[in-house]
Amino acid sequence: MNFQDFAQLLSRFELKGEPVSVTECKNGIINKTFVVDTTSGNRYILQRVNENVFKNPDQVMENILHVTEHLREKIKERGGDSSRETLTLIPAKAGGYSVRYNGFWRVYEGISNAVSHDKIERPGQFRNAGYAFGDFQRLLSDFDTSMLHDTIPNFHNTPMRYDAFKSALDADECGRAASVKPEIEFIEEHRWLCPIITDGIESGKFQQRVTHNDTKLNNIMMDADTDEAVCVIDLDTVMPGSLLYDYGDAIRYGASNAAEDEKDLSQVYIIPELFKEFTYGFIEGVGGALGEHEAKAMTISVAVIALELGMRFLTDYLNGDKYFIVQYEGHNLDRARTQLKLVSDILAKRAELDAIVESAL
Ligand code: GN1
Ligand code: MG
Repeated sequence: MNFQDFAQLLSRFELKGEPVSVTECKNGIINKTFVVDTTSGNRYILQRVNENVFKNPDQVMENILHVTEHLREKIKERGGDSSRETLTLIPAKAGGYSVRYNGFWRVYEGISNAVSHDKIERPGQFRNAGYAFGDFQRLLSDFDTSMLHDTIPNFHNTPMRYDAFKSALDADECGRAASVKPEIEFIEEHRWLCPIITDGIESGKFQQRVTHNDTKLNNIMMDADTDEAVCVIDLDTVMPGSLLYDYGDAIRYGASNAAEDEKDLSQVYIIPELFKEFTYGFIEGVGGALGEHEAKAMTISVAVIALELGMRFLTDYLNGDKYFIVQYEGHNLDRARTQLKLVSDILAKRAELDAIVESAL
C-alpha cells in the first residue's frame, strides 16, 4: 500500500488531523502494525488484523472493547491515567471500530512518551514488566469471563499443540521432516511437559483466570524516561487461562537476551538475574493471588511454554510457513530451535530457578 492508500483508509477513522507519515513496526509476527503521525501532532497505531490467525476479527474487537472498558474503570478508580494506561480504540466514521479495506483494520490512540523494548537493556525494566503483567491479571480478576469470546480456541492447550505437530509431521507436506530429526527427537523426549498446565487447570489445582496469553516484553509500553511500565498492549488473545501461561511466556521471551530467531544457540539461555527480576515483579503485581500449586509450577511453566512455542514454530515449518510471518526459508526452524534450547536450559537450571521463586514468595 502506498501513502495515498493509507490516507484513504485512515480517512475512514475519527482521527484528529491528517496523516503525514505511516511507518511500519516490524516486531509482531502475526498482525501488521504501523505508526501514523498526523498534522495535529497526535500519533496513532494502525493495525491490520491477520484473518488467517484470527478467524473472527469482530469477536476480537468485542473482547478488546470489553476488556479495555473494564481496565479503564479500574485504572480511574485507583487514580491512574486511563488514556495512557490502557488501549483506546478510535471509532470508525461509519460506526464500530474497524474498517474493511483490503483486510480488517483498526486504529488505537498512540501512547505518549512510551516505547516498547524487544530486549532488556536494564534489569529493572523486567521487574516493571513483571509487575505490569501481574497487575493486568489482578485488574481483570473480577471481569466476567462469560463476556469473552475464545478468539483462538485452545491457544495454550499444549497437548493439542503436540497433536498438531504430530499431524504436520505425518503429512510432511513440504518434505521437510527428514531435515529436522534432532528437533523431533527432542520434542518426543520432552513430551511429558505438555500436560502439566492443562492438567492443573482441569484438576482445579490452577485457578482459571482471565489471562493475556501473549506476554512478550514488547507487548508492554514503557515510559521512555523512567522505564516504568505504562500500558499492556496486544489484547487480541485475552481469554480465560492460567496465570502460568502469562508467566511462562514472559520469561521464555524476556529472560533470555537472544532474539527469538538467533542462529547461534550458544547465545540462547535464561539469565537467572532476569528471571528473578520478572518473578519478583510479577508476584508483587498479582498481589497475593498466587496459589501454592501455581507457585510450585512457575519454573516448569517456562519450559512448558517454550516447548509449546517450539512445537508451534516447527509445525509451521513443516506445514510450509502458513501461520507466522517469515523473512526467509528456515526462519520458523531457527525460531523452533531457540525455544527447544530454552527448554533444556530451564530444565538444567531448574533447582536454581525454583530457589529464586521460593525466595520471592
Ligand atoms: C505471536 O505476533 P506476536 O508477537 O503478537 C503469537 C504468539 C507467539 C509469538 C512469538 C496470536 O505473537 O503466540 O508467542 O508470536 N501470537 C499468536 O513471537 O499466535
Ligand atoms: Mg500478539
